[in-house]
Amino acid sequence: EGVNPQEYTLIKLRVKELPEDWTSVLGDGKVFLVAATLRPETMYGQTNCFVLPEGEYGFFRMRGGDIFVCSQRSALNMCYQDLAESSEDSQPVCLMAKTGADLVGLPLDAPLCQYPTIHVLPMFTISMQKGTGVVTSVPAEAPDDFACLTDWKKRSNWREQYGVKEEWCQPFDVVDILTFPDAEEDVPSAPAICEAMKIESHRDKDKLAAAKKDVYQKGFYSGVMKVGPYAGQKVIDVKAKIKQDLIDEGAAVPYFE
Ligand code: A2H
Repeated sequence: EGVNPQEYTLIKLRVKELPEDWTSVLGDGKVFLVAATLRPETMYGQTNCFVLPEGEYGFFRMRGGDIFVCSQRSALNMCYQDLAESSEDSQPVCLMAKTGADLVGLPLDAPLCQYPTIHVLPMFTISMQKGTGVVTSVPAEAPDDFACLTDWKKRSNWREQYGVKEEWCQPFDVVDILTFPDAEEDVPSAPAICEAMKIESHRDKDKLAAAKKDVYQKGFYSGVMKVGPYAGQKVIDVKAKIKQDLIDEGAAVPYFE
């Protein structure tokens, strides 16, 4: 980790329905998968959420009673940042532990999302040493997300192996959220770049690294919002407002590491 702290926004993805034997352990606190993002203004384009299947996730009690699902490492940071409740020895309070594979399929209510319910899918390239280990998916703007969602849509053998149901990925079309009216050249969307570069899977790390460079720069510097109350305004001007709106309505929290 570097010297300069990275500021993320944690997006609270509410778990709409929990297995009964989990509820008996967790009690009646609201449960959220919390996804660390640098692009809160893109949350209108969410189609699903990703976890690392072999990753270890805990259900941690926050101050105020919410339960956050995230890595142990991020929960400890949340203690230092006065987000999480801590025990007498300054450790986060873990109510239950699960692997990412156990979380796959959970139905979520995601803030600003155009779909009323989205689902948890596996992603093999998530680092448990960054953010919370939970990534929310915006395939219109993030090549990684597009490549991974596409993997689950088109690979029935992977779906079978990881217990992914078609109904968790297939119905979720890319939601376009930005336009580029002032760009000098055509700004390709993440799906267009993935197609042009013939990215075969989200494991194609080198190609994805190149694809990302392009999309991210342009998305941030020349993007104009296409949806929501700030439609017609530049991303660069409204990013902070959208983030603050999410925080004010209790749908997100700032998080540093
Ligand atoms: B971003 P940085 Cl639309 N492992 O959110 C892998 N990737 C992770 C992660 C982890 N543990 N935690 C967060 N991320 C992703 C949205 C987004 C993001 C868009 C466009 C670009 C973008 C939707 N996914 O990131 O290494 C999250 O994806 C551009 C870098 O800390 C998070 O923001 O710089 C970003 O990577 C944080 O990456």
